[in-house]
Amino acid sequence: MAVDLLLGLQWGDEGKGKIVDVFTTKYDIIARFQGGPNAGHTLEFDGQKHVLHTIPSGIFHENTVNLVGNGVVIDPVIFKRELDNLAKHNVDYKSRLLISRKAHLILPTHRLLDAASEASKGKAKIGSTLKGIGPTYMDKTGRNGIRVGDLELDDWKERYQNLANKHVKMIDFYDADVQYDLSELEKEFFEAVKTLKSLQFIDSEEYLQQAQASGKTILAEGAQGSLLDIDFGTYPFVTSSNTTAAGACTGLGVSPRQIGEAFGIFKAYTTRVGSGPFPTELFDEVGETMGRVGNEFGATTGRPRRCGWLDLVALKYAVQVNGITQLIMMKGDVLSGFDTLKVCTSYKYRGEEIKHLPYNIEEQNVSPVYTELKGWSADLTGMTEASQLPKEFNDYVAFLEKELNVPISVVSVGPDRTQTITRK
Ligand code: 2SA
Ligand code: MG
Repeated sequence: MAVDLLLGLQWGDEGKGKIVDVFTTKYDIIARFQGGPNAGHTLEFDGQKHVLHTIPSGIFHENTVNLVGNGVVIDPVIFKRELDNLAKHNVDYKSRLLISRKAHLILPTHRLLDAASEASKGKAKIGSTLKGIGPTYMDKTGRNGIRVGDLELDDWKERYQNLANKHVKMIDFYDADVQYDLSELEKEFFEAVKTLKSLQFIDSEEYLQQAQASGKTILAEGAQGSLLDIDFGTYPFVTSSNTTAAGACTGLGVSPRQIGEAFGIFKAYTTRVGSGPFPTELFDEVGETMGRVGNEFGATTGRPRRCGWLDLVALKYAVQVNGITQLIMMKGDVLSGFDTLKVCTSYKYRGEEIKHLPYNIEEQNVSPVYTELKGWSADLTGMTEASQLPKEFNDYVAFLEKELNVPISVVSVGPDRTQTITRK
């Protein structure tokens, strides 16, 4: 059996949590492969809203196994909070939540280092969620990190202490104004580690190989989006992991030959939270309306998200880098009521019109060239069948399909599980 992928194609917040939750009935295993508690995956059903950060979005389905893969970084403190929240909603997760021994741990000092690094950058800051993601991946690739499997060894606390001591010196080095009480943070951390240790640690690559051999279906759930990929995103305004398809191979231990469908998810417009270039960003009431109607606030930090028209140049790039086989368009309902919709189909780049994403997409180099399409006024949120969708909406979707050369098989018209329409 193949491993299918669900990947965000923009700057994150495309609605991955919702779609994984909807798709879960088709899969036996949902696996996260990169990122950590910087992610905020929002799910809504039965009139309730849930936000997950590290735990895969299949957790609310009784028969689904949820795996946190080796490529993920885990903050035991945030993880414990997520578990407490599941327990509050009577979700029995113990037998269905597995953690790779090779996943790296976010220490309290990683979070402090993140804050110090950002503060030292001033205006050039990345706009990190400050969850310690960058410093933890630095320790991973620098070969200094502490992994989940280390918690089973006798000397892990000694190794913790050595690394934390080094971090404290590094925090001093930044000379940024970061206040902290490490003993308080450590108390909370060691408590949370106890909870983490009550879960099942596994060798997840082996587990997934066996699961596939026995015919189990697997969906890899991406976090953040392709334009935040450490290699292919708008560097340095990116996250510290590979958010693109290849990240699922390294973050789970599955070979490229085992990948089946690559579902690409995108919003009918574009948002970005944090700093960095965003060619189609709007600073007028259109952008303001998208943010208000779309409820565009960070699910982890609460920060307002920047909004703009759909950028097809960037989206096409993401489709190609990931080898997307089917597209899922989210939040079409948010565009209801605009007379005219704009889609960026090329860039003016240093006086020339180009159709690919150049190395440098800062404002001074790139300005978007738009194609205009007719909008629709109908409220889509109550629609459940493709036949109910207005003509202008279908024209918008058909235009994107033609430009991207990939079918849009699902459209979402609201945050709830039920507001999901399969086309054709
Ligand atoms: P980090 O935290 O160091 O990885 O941040 C680096 C950049 O990556 C962006 N980033 C995100 N962008 C969108 N959504 C994310 N998750 C949360 C959400 C974000 C939130 O679902 O809303 O609540 O603010 C996410 N995580 C990281 C980040 O903004 C930086 O630009
Ligand atoms: Mg999100």
